[in-house]
Amino acid sequence: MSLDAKTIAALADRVQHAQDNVHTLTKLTDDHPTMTVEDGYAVQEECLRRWLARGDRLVGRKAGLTSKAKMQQMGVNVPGFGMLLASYARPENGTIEMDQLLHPKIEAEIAFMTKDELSGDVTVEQVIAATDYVIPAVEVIDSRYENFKFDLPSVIADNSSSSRYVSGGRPLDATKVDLRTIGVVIERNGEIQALGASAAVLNHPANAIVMLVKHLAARGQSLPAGSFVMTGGITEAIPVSRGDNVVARFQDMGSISFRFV
Ligand code: 0L1
Ligand code: MG
Repeated sequence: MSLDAKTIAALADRVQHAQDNVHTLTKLTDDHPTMTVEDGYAVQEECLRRWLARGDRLVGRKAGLTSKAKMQQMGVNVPGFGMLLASYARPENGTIEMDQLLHPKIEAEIAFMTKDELSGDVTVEQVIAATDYVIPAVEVIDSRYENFKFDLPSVIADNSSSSRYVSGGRPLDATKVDLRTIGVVIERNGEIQALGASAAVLNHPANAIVMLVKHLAARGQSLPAGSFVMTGGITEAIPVSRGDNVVARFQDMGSISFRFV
């Protein structure tokens, strides 16, 4: 880390103000050029303390930037992680209000619900054994940075653009499905916007959890049982506008639909 606790707290203030009041920010590294990825995670942790203090709940984690399509789209070459809060969840077949968002994009992802704690160096097989079920999910990302222009320390401080998520479709036993070959189709207003297969996420979406657990272990943390983990967009993210109907279809796992109002 390069920044002191006072600076981290001031950056958490800035990020939270933008998240709460729906306004854009300039990259944090513009004012703090020595800011590191670790500083970004320290801002995230500071924000979490504040979210919990005001009554929100940490339901799990997200891995982002886990496919080549996403890395190329955003100009970065390593995944990043974020927190999923209870207040971000929205029901399938429901609506998401645009006036609380800046410039949202959607991502179709495989989510895991864990049933055992995961810690340290784990394998894909151990992740699957510790999984209660896998389920389709759509993440709504909404970077607080103008035009989604950021670098890794800045985007991580902004909770990896986390904003809303919807899970639904058909939960499956992770041992009964090949999680590399789930086909996904994203439609906006009835038109196909992107197609992909789940191996696009680090060759197997469970690898995102392997990396997440390693990331937590490096901070003396583990992933508790009962965590909901989103493993990252299978395709590039799709921009949406008010009035758009979106449907994400997952092979053998059903579909998720909702509308931006
Ligand atoms: O969930 C994601 O893959 C997004 C991570 C942050 C980068 C972005 O805003 O696209
Ligand atoms: Mg995502």
